[in-house]
Amino acid sequence: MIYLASSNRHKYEEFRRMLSDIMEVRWIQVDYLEPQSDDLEEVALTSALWLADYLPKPFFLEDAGLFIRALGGFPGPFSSYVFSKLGNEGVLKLMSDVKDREAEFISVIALHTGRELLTFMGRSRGQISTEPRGGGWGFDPVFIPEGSGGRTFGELGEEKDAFSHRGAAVRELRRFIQARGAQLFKNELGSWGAEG
Ligand code: ITT
Repeated sequence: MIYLASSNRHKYEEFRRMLSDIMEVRWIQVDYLEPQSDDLEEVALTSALWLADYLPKPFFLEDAGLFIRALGGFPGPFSSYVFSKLGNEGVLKLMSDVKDREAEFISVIALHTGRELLTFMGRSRGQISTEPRGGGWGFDPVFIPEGSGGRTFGELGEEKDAFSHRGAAVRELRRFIQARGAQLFKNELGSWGAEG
């Protein structure tokens, strides 16, 4: 079993979907003040270090952001705030006369095993659409990942995991868990692993 610290139910649902075959993911709903930095890894590490005093182990959290090239990487680490203020309509308005639609989603997972603190990163390159399409959450309706045949994250449903930044970061995390062996963690921590 592993804990996810997040305020975001959608993240929890995606992580659970991608990890449930190897371990149970338990959501700890936390709303903490994120440290401000323009570096996602620094935000993830600082948050995990701070939360380590309060949370059971092993736990992980994620800091993610959408980086739009023509806007100098905006909103990047401030994606959550910008989404809550501007929404997809606001971002599309900022992009209305912009030809270069290149953007990238980045996810950094910080994992606290109880002994170590590690990070895993995933990226998804793509384009900002010209209109919102599909469901999902956050910027899903306006982000078209490379290789999706023009579909937005919002139109991909669960297929999103194969294209997403979060999916890529989880694949790194799974590689780490599989290399160490779930059993090893279980012995060390008493709670890790599918059986644990
Ligand atoms: P935490 O409590 O886990 O930090 P959060 O929503 O504040 O939840 P972040 O700080 O990582 O998460 O902010 C990233 C924001 O970027 C998020 O709120 C969304 O608006 C957007 N975002 C990140 N990943 C996304 C995805 O897969 N699909 C759509 N939008 C996403």
